[in-house]
Amino acid sequence: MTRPPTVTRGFTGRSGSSGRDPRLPPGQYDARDTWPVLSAEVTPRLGPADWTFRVGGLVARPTTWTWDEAHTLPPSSYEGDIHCVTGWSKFGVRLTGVSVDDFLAAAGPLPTATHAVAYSHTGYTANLPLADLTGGRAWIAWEYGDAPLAPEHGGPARLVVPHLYFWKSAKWVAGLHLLDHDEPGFWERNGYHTRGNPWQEERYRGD
Ligand SMILES: Nc1nc2c(c(=O)[nH]1)N[C@H]1C(S)=C(S)[C@@H](COP(=O)(O)O)O[C@H]1N2
Ligand SMILES: [Mo]
Repeated sequence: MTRPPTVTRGFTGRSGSSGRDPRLPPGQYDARDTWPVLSAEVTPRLGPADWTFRVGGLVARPTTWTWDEAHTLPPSSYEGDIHCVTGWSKFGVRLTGVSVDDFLAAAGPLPTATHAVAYSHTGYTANLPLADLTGGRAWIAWEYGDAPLAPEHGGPARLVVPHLYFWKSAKWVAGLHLLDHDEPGFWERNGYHTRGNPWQEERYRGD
């Protein structure tokens, strides 16, 4: 019943002659052995038994998964780097869960769906183009390395969209609401960029 996860590796370049690690987007530094915690909320008391994940809005089959139901989907891991807009990047993390593609396939996005708001059990929100959640680039993750994801890092489960700044990766994720337009989330309403591509340094609105 335990299938090995499929693994998607992020870019793993070596330091070039410039000395700057090519894995580091502009304006970022290597957090090395630390994994800073960035939370706008108090870490909720949320166990696997209380956790649910819903895909709703512009979908053919609005669906809610419990912890056990989500774990029947094929396991999938991200191995690569993460980038916080405050400046730190962390190389070579492994986060395991299920690809967002599998949740979306079950719910059936309507042709009109172009964007999504990811929301947390705490009320945190982040908006994303649907295209950034598909194509094997986004995960609902519950393991870091070989251990359960720690509560302060979003456990029992969080969204992981590593090709965008990490504020998009909602901790304690509760669902995705699909829309036919872009609707700013928590940080986006507070001046952050609507998309947040670290390689384009899309930090603030207007960047
Ligand atoms: N629910 C929730 N999710 C969140 C945040 C938050 O404050 N609340 N912060 C975001 C930001 S700014 C970052 S950089 C990452 C931080 O994740 P970490 O605390 O595991 O490093 O979570 C993102 N997801
Ligand atoms: Mo962040």
